[in-house]
Amino acid sequence: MKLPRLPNLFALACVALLGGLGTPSLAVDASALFDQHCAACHGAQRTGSMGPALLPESLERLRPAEAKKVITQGRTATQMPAFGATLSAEQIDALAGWIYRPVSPSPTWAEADIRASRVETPDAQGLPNKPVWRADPMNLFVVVEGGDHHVSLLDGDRFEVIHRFASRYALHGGPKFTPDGRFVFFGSRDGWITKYDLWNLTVVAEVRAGLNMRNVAVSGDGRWVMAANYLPRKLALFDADLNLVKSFDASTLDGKSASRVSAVYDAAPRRSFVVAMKDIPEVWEISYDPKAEPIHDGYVHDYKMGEAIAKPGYQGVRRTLLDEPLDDFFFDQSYRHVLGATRAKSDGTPTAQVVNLDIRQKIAELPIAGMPHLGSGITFAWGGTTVLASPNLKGGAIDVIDMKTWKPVKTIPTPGPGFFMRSHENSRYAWTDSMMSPTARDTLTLIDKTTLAPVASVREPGKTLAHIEFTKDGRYALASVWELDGALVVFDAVTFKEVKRLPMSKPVGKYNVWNKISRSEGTSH
Ligand code: DHE
Repeated sequence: MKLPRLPNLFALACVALLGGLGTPSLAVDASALFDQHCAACHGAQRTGSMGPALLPESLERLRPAEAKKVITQGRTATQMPAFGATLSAEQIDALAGWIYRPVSPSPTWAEADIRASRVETPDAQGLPNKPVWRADPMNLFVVVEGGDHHVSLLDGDRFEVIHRFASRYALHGGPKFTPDGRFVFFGSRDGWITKYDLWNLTVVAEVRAGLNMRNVAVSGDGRWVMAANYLPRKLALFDADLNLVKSFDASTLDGKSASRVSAVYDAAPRRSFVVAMKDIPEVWEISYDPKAEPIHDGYVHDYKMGEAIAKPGYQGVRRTLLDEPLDDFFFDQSYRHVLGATRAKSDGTPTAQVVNLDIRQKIAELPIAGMPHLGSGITFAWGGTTVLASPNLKGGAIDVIDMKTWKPVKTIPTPGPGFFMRSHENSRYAWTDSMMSPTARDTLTLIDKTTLAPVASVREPGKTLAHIEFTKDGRYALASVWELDGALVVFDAVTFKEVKRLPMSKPVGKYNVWNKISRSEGTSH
């Protein structure tokens, strides 16, 4: 028999005792409210899932007043809805107080937990080294369907689904491929990494790298997988079969300040992982080049992967010190520079900074309006130089930046703030969405890469239309109707006419194997 749920007396008492968060009445059961409205996305233990962890450790930089505002109004550029119309001010006060209370027992995720979480599919090793399906393996699309947490594999020539399988809950970030395109690694917000064999249609292994993870990167040689975590504040390094090799504390060298890890990316030409820290003004580089020379100069340590593995506890990190932390960044083609967005300017002005990874210094700063989503930017040749074009999470504009002079060359207006941008070497046009705009979320804007002017738009009236990816040859652009009963829409990339439509459940992202492994300039890396 199911017993009726009694109010949690500890929660009631805590709410009554919290200062600075209003004077909630004893009638509000914060724990029950959390279970009802928040646990599905933030986890029953508040350790994060689809949404971030809501623990005192992860909320250090969020003032209680800001927490109340977020609960009331929701948060731009995230899935966090507004509760102002559903909950009373008293209930919102109670919830805002509750999330700053320690969870007991405190959640931890040590190396032993990571190792113990690993699962392997029996007999998944040693399967044939060729696809069991008939289609061009290089023109395969991996489509992440966030609505019902599935992944579809799509033949990019016939636009037919080859296979569909259940994924971990709330995958986030682009899946990462091995250089031959056979294996793909998915990362979920609650820390799971899944290695999947695309040719044999099977999960190979899974491991939980952390409690709240940002993304994963796969080394250009296919030998290493690195996971970036918010909780615990660590990077976790795995071999290609997801056996933990080492974890790195995301902290300053003196160990006094620890940071959430914003993201890790592979810098294949440098044979290294490059890491952005959310809370400390440092960019990290960890080499996997077996021939890398040791570097010794005070703050910099030998960063050879071999050394890092051979000496347990050895940091093995090459640090670039900055004035402000980098939030999101983009490499230039040489991978010598990163262009990063800075959120933390004291006067609130967002800027971008350019960091030279070789000399380990900031070399330029440029003002950019709003909040550029640099990770979703693309590069292309324009006016005798190469430019980076990036959508903007806060403004209806595309920022175009000259990658030689690091100066903005144009701001292209769009109908509203957007998340993603895509093009292809063989296409004259770049496609971008306005999915953050309540009025223009149904519109994709097509920009002529020669004139830097918007030339056309496609619409899905009343629905959200977002995230584009081109076929291997650039002839077709695939966009998502980003709804639970959504669809993948195939557009002719020259006439902009719809060619085919496949029903899908909120297809949040789609990734073409060839464009990814060849590092096409029109897609994210
Ligand atoms: Fe993302 C990629 C950060 C919210 C869908 N997002 C990324 C990456 C970063 C990032 C750093 C690159 C990682 C990679 O590919 O390896 N995202 C953030 C945020 O900081 C932000 C704004 C807040 C957050 O809650 O984390 C955020 N992202 C979202 C969403 O709300 C989106 C729209 C829906 C969702 O599923 O969570 C979303 N992010 C995506 C997608 C990619 C992504 C689909 C991969 C894009 C690509 O094509 O490569």
